[in-house]
Amino acid sequence: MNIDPARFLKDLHTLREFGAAGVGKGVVRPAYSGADVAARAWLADRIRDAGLRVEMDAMGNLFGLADAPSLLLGSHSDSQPEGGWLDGALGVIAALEVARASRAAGGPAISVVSFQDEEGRFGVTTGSAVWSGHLDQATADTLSDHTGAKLGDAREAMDALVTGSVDPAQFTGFIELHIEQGPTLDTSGEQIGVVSDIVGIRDMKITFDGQQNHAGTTPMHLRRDAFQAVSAFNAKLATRFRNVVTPTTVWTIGHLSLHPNASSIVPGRAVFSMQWRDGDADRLARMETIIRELAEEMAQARSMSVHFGQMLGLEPVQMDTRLRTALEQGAQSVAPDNWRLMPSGALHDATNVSRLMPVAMLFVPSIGGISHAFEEDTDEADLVAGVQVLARAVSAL
Ligand code: HGY
Ligand code: MN
Ligand code: MN
Repeated sequence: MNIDPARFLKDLHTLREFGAAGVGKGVVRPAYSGADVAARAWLADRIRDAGLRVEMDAMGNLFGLADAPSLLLGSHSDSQPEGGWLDGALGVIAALEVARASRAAGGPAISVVSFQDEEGRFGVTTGSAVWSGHLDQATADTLSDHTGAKLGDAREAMDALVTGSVDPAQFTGFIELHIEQGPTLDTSGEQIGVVSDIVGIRDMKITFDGQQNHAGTTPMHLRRDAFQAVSAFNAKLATRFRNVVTPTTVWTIGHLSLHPNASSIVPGRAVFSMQWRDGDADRLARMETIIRELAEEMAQARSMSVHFGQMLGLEPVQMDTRLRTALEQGAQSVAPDNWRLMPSGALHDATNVSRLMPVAMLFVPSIGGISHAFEEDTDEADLVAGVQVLARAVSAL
């Protein structure tokens, strides 16, 4: 099959315009936002033009279906609150390009998908979590974003495009092309990464409740300052993790809100996101125990209370050997000895889809290792190499 690099890059740049923001090629296209809905409507047209049947499920997962049985390719087209033009979008447009090229060449039946809310505005890879049965719709509808908006309300923005559920049984497997989003390939100078496994993740909100008070008249030793509890928790966490974590284990407090968030008021409440990732499920569990115990300890030491929100998580997953081998052969033919087998520190929809069918992933480099930022970018030659590896692997399968 013949990939058309100009057509592929043109669609990629067109998708970037939906929610284009900031300097360079940044996008702001959160799940169910106006830009996301418009982008999915445009994608539906492109999918139709490619001769595929357009379907969208209640979560807003957008599919382009070939006659069954077909191989499913794709990723997600929603972005982080400040995102790059390639995270997710690359895999969706690459899937479309391979589907078109395969159809034109009378090749294998290829279906495409753009999952919804992979970036977890409401949870963790929410769209594919619901589609794969990892999360039920009723529970998903109760999830809220940092503004308090509920997923159940937000997804009504897609109603006009929703056609009904899409049966996973029609697919023989799933392959996702994605940017690496880290420094490995950018540092090594290799063009392609074939993914061996995807890390697991845990994510929950933790709330400390103390006593709101006057910032001038309240002596330091009498304060029950919720921010100080977070600060002490974070300072001790690295030490408590020391004998459990490895150099590739990561943990992040990425969101913190103080109430009432005023400079002359001792904050009585602090809510923060506690997220941790590792390739070993047992290590994730041991870290959870440390996190809960340390948070309780900090609360008691300050006569405060601590509350743990619902914990969301995904288990580490190995890529399917047969699909991964096809990607390795594709990589070797497109980028001879210029590729590597590597784990994914980022989460992907492939983790959820692996519950239903064999999955595999491949990466192209991120310039400077930057992602989840407006500066996210990849050389166009590497983007084209990625879609060519995908096409070779599909042909081999
Ligand atoms: O956070 C992640 O790993 C994914 O990019 N949402
Ligand atoms: Mn992504
Ligand atoms: Mn992402």
